[in-house]
Amino acid sequence: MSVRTDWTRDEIAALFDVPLLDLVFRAASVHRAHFDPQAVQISTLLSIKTGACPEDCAYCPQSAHFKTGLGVERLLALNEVRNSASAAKAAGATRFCMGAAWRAPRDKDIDRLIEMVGVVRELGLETCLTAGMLNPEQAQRLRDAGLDYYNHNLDTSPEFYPQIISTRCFQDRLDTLQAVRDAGLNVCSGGIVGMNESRADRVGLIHALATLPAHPESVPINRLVKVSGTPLQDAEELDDFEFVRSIAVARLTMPRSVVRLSAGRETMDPSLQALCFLAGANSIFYGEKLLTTGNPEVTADRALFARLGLKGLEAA
Ligand code: SAM
Ligand code: DTB
Ligand code: SF4
Repeated sequence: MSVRTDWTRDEIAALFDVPLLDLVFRAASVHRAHFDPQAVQISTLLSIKTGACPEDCAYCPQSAHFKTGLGVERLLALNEVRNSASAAKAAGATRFCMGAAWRAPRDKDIDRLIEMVGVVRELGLETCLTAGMLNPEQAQRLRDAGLDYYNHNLDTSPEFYPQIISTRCFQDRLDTLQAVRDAGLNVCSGGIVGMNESRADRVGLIHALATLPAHPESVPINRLVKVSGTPLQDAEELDDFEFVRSIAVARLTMPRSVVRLSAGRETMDPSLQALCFLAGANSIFYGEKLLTTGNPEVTADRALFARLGLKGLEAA
């Protein structure tokens, strides 16, 4: 399948409607046409600035609008970042993703971020940052400092977006993605499913991603981690197979992108994760913590990879 950026919503909705085993078979076939199906890209996350975020994203434990009991931490010191990145490398990660709970960094924050990118690069790891909205100059400064990826998720469909976040709009997200792309950075952008959105919203999310001027190199599909104190703490559990469908449709519509089986793996048993890998997922977050919530133990992930015959992808 060639890479298309002109998908219609109807086409994407029709893919979601394909019987599950046929859908997974088709997605697995496309996956094999573009990637080694045993190779999984491994990223480790670190929260470099935690909590007290002015945004009101209904899923997020770090928003200052909700009482989640999360401790607030200022921007980490350089040696803390170096130590965490070094441990991630020793454990087998090839990319280190640093997350900051900001609406947008100030220019002086970019100075600090550039130093952090430098120490992670020195260790021979790929670098990724997610720090909120960027203007074109900030994106260019980060690129010039050697940053490899910038993560900025569209999160959900344009229609459902205002029910999840009121402090910024969907177009703000698109503008940052454009600045990131124009700066020559690799784009990491995906979303969250399981937020009480409809099937049509999942279609709308994948449509928005798959019709960007160029597909993101990395597409994280997160399953909501329900955190007490957030408005979505009691969200209805998304059917496992609807999650698999979301992965499969991302794979089919963005055939050359690396699709990440992202947050939510703690609630997925090995069989469900295996089905996600079959459906085209080829990246995970590795390490016991995501940003503030849990992720499977490294020993459990090593055992899973061994049982499935998967291997970590070497850094590009
Ligand atoms: N503040 C920046 C931003 O929002 O772009 C960067 C950090 S933010 C925590 C990065 C992403 O984490 C969000 O876009 C969202 O997709 C994901 N995320 C946050 N809380 C989550 C949760 N409870 N479950 C799943 N994904 C979550
Ligand atoms: C992404 O799509 N998911 C990651 C990363 N990009 C930054 C974050 C998941 C966060 C889950 C909730 C938490 O641990 O705070
Ligand atoms: Fe802030 Fe990002 Fe969490 Fe939204 S998702 S509240 S912007 S840290």
